[in-house]
Amino acid sequence: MYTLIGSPKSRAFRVLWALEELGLDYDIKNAPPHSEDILAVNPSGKLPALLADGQVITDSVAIIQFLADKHGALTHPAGTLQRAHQDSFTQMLSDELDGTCWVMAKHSFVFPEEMRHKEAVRAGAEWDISRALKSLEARIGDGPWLTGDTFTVADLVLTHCSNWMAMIGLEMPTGKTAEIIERAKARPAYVRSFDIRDAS
Ligand SMILES: N[C@@H](CCC(=O)N[C@@H](CS)C(=O)NCC(=O)O)C(=O)O
Repeated sequence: MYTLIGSPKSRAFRVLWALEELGLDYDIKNAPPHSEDILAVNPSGKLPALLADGQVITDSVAIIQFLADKHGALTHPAGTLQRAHQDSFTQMLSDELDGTCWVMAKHSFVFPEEMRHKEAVRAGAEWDISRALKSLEARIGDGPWLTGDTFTVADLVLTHCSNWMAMIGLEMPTGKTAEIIERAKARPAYVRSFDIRDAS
């Protein structure tokens, strides 16, 4: 039994989706950032955290990769070249899509009002996203997923980032990248997770 701490409207959604994909038992403590529930386990106050076997794991990508490795799905095995490609996609997406969306989010609703310069950072964010989407599209093979036949953590992170990009009003993926996202959103576990998110 796992406990997911964090609002499903945050990056906790990634963990929720992974738990649903893997068919695991879990409960959710729906907590906002810097609430007592999250500060009790993560000194940064950031979401999400996962309680697993009496230990706390933080950082969404580390959590979902742990679940994938432990339960033997959503990932290529460690030490394989396929896993190297998967991790390469995951890191690239975290740096270039997630990082850029997060800068925009900080200037929209995280920073204190006087530190927000949303329109000033938008041009740089748009440039970064556009460049990242082009290089991502060029790296994708025949599919159906980023690393071939297996739906992995990397596809899950891509899809979640694209939801943020839509919310922030950034350029959206096209071509093979958009097709992967569309396929991912049709997965029953995604649909279930989104219903849970909406109801939260
Ligand atoms: N690398 C972390 C980032 C965590 C993060 O920044 N979470 C946001 C919500 S999606 C948060 O709690 N922000 C509060 C803050 O930055 O103070 C992860 O992927 O889990």
